[in-house]
Amino acid sequence: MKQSKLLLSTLRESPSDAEVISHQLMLRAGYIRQLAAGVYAYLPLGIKVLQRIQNIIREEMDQSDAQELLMPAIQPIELWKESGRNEVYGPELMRISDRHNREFALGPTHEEVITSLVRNEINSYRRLPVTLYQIQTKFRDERRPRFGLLRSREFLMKDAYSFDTDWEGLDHSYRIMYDAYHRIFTRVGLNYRAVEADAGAIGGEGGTHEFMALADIGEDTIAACRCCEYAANLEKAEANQQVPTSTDYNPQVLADLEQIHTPHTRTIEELVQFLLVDSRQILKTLLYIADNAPIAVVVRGDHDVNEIKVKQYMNAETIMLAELEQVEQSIKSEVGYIGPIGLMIPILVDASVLTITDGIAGANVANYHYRHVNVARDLNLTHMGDFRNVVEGDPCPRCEQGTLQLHRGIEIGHVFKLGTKYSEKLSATFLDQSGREQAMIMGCYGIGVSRILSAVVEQHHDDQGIIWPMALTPYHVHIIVISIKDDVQMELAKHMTAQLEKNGVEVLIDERDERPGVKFKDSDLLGIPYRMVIGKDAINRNVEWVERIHNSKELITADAAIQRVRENIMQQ
Ligand code: 9G3
Repeated sequence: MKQSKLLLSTLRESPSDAEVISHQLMLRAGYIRQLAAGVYAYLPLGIKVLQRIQNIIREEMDQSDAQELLMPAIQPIELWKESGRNEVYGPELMRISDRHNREFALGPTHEEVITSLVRNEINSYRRLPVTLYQIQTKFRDERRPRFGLLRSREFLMKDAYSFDTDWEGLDHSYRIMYDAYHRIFTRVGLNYRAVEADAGAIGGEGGTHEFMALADIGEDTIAACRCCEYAANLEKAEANQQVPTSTDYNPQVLADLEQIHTPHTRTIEELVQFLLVDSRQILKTLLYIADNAPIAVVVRGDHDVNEIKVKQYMNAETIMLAELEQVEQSIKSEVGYIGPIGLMIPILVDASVLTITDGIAGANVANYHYRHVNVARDLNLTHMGDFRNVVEGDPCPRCEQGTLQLHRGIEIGHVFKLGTKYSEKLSATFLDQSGREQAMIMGCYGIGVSRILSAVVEQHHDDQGIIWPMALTPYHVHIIVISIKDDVQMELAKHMTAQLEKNGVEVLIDERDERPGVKFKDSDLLGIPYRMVIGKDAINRNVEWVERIHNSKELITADAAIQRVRENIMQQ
């Protein structure tokens, strides 16, 4: 492809609203252009990379015997009423009305649509199991779109759905997809982890895994063991603390509880400063409202409450931190001085609190705390468990000898065991061997196709620009001609291009009337892995061979360069 013809304009500077490197580089290198907040166009270079990602996904989906189909983005709102999700999703679900004033959703996902499709196509166990997938535009009206393609309002997703006759079948279908995801994320060159996750709103009955590309700007936090395979989203990562059953576990202080005046110590830090104690001596107590009922949660001062774990323990639909006035009303206390002693509401005590021997706790009186708290003596320990976020260095809950490391991650894939959540609501049933009507057992499997583009750039770049893995690069070789008026150079460039393209190598040739410096800067931005610079030495049929990833340069013959390409690219 001649670069002078390519719809490509590189930017010297990053637009100010691009906060992360992948957003900056994809704008500067001319891969994407923003049309509106969270809405992007892919320019020719961008769509070429997107196609490579899709092709890899299709190969691995087809390899797994999943069948591709394509569902509409416009979804009758009736389906969302049938599934009961019309009420669950608010402004994030984009809605439109047609000319007859009928309401539709712009699809954020396709559980309802695929289930309504399959219920009309399959009604016998003989036609199961089946896994169907699509690669299709999704719409989610994010409140704060940001980071370019990482959190956009219109994005490309591969979503697959499996239908089985029983749970063993689902376990098998799930495993097939899970293994395919490992192959896909490896082939696109991502450093990722598969982590145990919380089923969240979708409420699958059987568990779920998220695939996280490691990146400091990732919105999710994962905990991974340094020694074994254990890895979990922070929401789900287990704090490996044996909950002591007996209370003679620790030499507890015997001094009487003493109320002390602690003015202006609303936060742990202020309390630590005022009393000159270690935060690990403090019984941090927070008030939550779980399905409208107030509950207190106590964790050690150096830990944070894990609301998902609390919600699950309480089997609650909703959980939220109590507002100021709720604190005053329900326990006549003040935020910052809440303590577990004497509360008449359920108190959930995290197991790590049991390591406190001479504790400090809020006295439920403004500006007062208790000291000499003896956890066994003074606390109601009916509800003890794991209610905290794990921290760096916690022991691994699986292998006992490893410790947990925390990483930030970008969610690029998510697989769920749905069970009958949708097949029951939408009557997707089949007749089993004995003629009994059963609800199909479903799984669903998503990959953020456009998000992968950004995740790869986050992991593959340097100060000069993008560095594409060979599997994704828009072109394999970038040929740069220094003097386009020099026939010898142009001839050699054309000859090399023809030789390479004959072997299926995709070449971008920079024959623009630009200064060399501009060409090199642009080439560094674009991120094409191999570059051949054709200059004065063309007269001796020599070219400069540049490998973008090492920024290495060496003068070799044109034939040797063709050979290099064969070695490096053809075997890919
Ligand atoms: C909505 C809106 C946003 C949503 C959903 C529904 C996320 C929604 C979860 C999923 C689960 C799986 C199939 C592919 C893999 C992920 N955001 N989810 O259901 F109406 Cl506005 O999408 N779906």
